[in-house]
Amino acid sequence: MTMQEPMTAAQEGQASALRSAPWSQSEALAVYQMPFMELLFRAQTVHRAHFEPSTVQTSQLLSVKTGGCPEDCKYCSQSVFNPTGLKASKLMALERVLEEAARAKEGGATRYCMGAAWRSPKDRDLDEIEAMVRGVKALGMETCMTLGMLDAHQARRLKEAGLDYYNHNIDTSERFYGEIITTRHFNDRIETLGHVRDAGMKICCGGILGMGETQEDRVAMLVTLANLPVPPESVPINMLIPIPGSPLENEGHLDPFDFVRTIALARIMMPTSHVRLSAGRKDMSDELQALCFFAGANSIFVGDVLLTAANPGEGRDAALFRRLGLKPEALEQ
Ligand code: SAM
Ligand code: DTB
Ligand code: SF4
Repeated sequence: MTMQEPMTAAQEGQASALRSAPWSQSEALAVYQMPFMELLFRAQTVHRAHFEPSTVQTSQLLSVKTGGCPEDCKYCSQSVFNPTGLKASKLMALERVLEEAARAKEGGATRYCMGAAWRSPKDRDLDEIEAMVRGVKALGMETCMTLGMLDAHQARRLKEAGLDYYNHNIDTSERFYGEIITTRHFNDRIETLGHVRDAGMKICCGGILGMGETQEDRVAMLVTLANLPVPPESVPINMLIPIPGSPLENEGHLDPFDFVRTIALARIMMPTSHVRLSAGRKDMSDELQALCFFAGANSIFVGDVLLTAANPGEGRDAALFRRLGLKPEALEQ
């Protein structure tokens, strides 16, 4: 019998690219805690097995119904529980949504993500929401909505209107969830994700880092996502934007390398998903963003604003793409 040669890091990267769920917490934690350079190399190897390494998908957000939300998410500018000074508004007119979407398309975004500060949509709002989906699709963009919890019937209606993605974040680990939100449970989120999947839509689901969670919480969040019956096609990783007046206004002191580690782990555990370097880029250096791309992030939000908070905007992102030789991802025809 011949001794087997030990696997090179590149081969191990390939092997973990082919590895399928379920992931255990201890296995995932061991990857998270690897020496940083080793972790980055593995993540980049997995990334290259599935994606063109210098291409980044670009999505743009619009808040179609802002503020006055009855949920108590401690990070959010839009909760009625948080005195953040945000002015609440009614559902935006269809015409205005389509104007904004057309502008986003001109700016190069390929997916338009519309968010509403609701616990869940009322059936009477869905006609208008469906018209938004149809209108944005007719512009030739992918569509995403984030409207809170859905029942099976609502998910089917959105699918029939042509919605491509539904965003519904689990935000953190099941253990830490109750420290951040008390008006709904972790399992409510999982239930909505099931309805979205059953209706045949793609899932966008991720979370926020820097809310005071432990590294075990960050890993557990990714274990939940990777072990879903089908992992989310899109995994947004947000850095907390500390909102003045929100209970987390003084949080957000995460070691940036832990942020990069989480992105790398998401890439390794969900090799074929787009991992989005999401909220919080405005306060990140170009160097930190470059490390995130190297760790396997391959999607961003473009534009001056996210839902209510600031984003780097076209000028700074164009310069970043130039400096790093990145290209925006084209829509598959
Ligand atoms: N109301 C819907 C819901 O909660 O599903 C959709 C909108 S909500 C604002 C979408 C996601 O944005 C949240 O789940 C959270 O992950 C992220 N987010 C909200 N406020 C944030 C903040 N201050 N910093 C970072 N991410 C934030
Ligand atoms: C996601 O994970 N991040 C986006 C999107 N999905 C809906 C929202 C970020 C919001 C940041 C805070 C704000 O703009 O109010
Ligand atoms: Fe409402 Fe969504 Fe903000 Fe929570 S995150 S308060 S559900 S808008």
